[in-house]
Amino acid sequence: MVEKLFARPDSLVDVATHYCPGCQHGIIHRLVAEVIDELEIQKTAIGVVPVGCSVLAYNYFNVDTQQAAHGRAPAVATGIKRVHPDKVVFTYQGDGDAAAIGTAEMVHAAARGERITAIFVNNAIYGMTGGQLAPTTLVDQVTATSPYGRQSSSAGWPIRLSEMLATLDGAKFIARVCVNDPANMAKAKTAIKTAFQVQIRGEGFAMVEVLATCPTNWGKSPIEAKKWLKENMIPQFPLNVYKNIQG
Ligand SMILES: Cc1ncc(C[n+]2csc(CCOP(=O)(O)OP(=O)(O)O)c2C)c(N)n1
Ligand code: SF4
Repeated sequence: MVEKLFARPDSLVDVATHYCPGCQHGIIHRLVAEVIDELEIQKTAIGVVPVGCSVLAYNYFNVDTQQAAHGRAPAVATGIKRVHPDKVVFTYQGDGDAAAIGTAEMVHAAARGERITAIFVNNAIYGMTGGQLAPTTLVDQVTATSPYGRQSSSAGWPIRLSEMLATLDGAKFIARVCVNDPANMAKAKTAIKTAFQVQIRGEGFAMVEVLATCPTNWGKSPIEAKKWLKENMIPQFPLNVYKNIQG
């Protein structure tokens, strides 16, 4: 009898995704699904998905899932968690969703210490709508709406959501990770698992920010995009556990 060592997580539906080649949403979905399997919460987990490229994540996660209007995922998750405190509720959001149109919802859910888990995918751009400048776009980064590169004189500087939320008492676990190589994927998975465990123990708000590529709107090949992320995004958005108050 041959033992199967590697398989699709039960919490991930066996369908092809719509993501572009080299897009890391798929990797991040897989890590979330592996954690859900390992914590044996597939039947109790409820996901809330955003606008943005991951709007169709409800087709991919094999758990109960609700779609939320622009940026409102933390508010929707708050409602679900308060009505069903026994469920494990998570949001999955991009930077346009969570750090632009939904900043207030994210900040206030963290400030209230909502017992939810937020997965925040930062690819430094609005992916779905054609690559406009996002709050996380780097200074001098060229986007569809900043053809001369982001100018701090008119568009300001990138928002570091993890550092901001870590200042809030209601936030119990805040980490920034990335999935550019196997070692970082393992660290990302550990952080995602901790963020779910913090909720399961009823401790408060937890968020994992995952730096990710958008080769399509960065105008790069998947390999060039990974290199650009490492050389440009990580220095701007340092990988770290910014807050870890457990127990
Ligand atoms: C009120 C309103 N604001 C904004 C939009 C456009 N919108 C839909 S998806 C999206 C981009 C979300 O991008 P992001 O959250 O960065 O995720 P990504 O696609 O990069 O994964 C935007 C701006 C809209 N349709 N309506
Ligand atoms: S546009 Fe960017 S974020 Fe969206 S699926 Fe393509 S690579 Fe991924």
